Amino acid sequence: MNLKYEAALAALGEISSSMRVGLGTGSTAEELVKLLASSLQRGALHNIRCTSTSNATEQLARSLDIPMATLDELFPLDLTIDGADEIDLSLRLIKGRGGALLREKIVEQASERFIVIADESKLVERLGVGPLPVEVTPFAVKVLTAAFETMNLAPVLRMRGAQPLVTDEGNRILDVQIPPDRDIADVVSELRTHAGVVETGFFPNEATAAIIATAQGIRRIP
Ligand code: A5P
Repeated sequence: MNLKYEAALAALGEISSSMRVGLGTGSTAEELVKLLASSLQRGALHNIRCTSTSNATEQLARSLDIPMATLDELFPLDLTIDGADEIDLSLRLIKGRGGALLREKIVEQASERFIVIADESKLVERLGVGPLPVEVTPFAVKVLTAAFETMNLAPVLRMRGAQPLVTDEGNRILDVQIPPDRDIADVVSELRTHAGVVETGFFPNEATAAIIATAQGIRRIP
């Protein structure tokens, strides 16, 4: 069973005609984009206008003839649907392992509702199982690497091949590890005091609901 597809299919039911919709980034959000495109083609939904959280999603949506506009033209959005890397039971998220966290957070904060979709592997008891992506300005990469090392966060500059990954907003990403004895919210507020940190992949209160596909069926939070 393709659980990412199942989660996306359940979330498609939350989209109604005439909505302004934010489209997320990543393999789960991709399933939603494809399902939305076929609903529009069949005429099951109409008059939908969408905006994207990344250049990659923008390209995919346009290639499938989904009507796209800029965030400036559409906000406030009725609904954004996006994936996540980790989700806890309080609907706090880690996002950005695909590199799109900044635009994702902007679009999700500009939406009345943000539904996160995922397969059950993303549900965790405690955030920080994997790295937390931190988007930083290119000018600050070395200074912040040193600062995060001092904080015991084991920063790693995200690469694409032999070069540092460049985000859609022209920044870099440092992936950091949350020490097991520290709360992610505390670590984030500490690292945000450093100039050059643009945004982090910690989404403490953006998600309004989660649709998690499990082998036993769909689980909704709340
Ligand atoms: C993109 O940078 C991320 O925030 C994605 O939303 C997240 O990585 C989930 O991606 P998948 O659906 O591919 O697991």
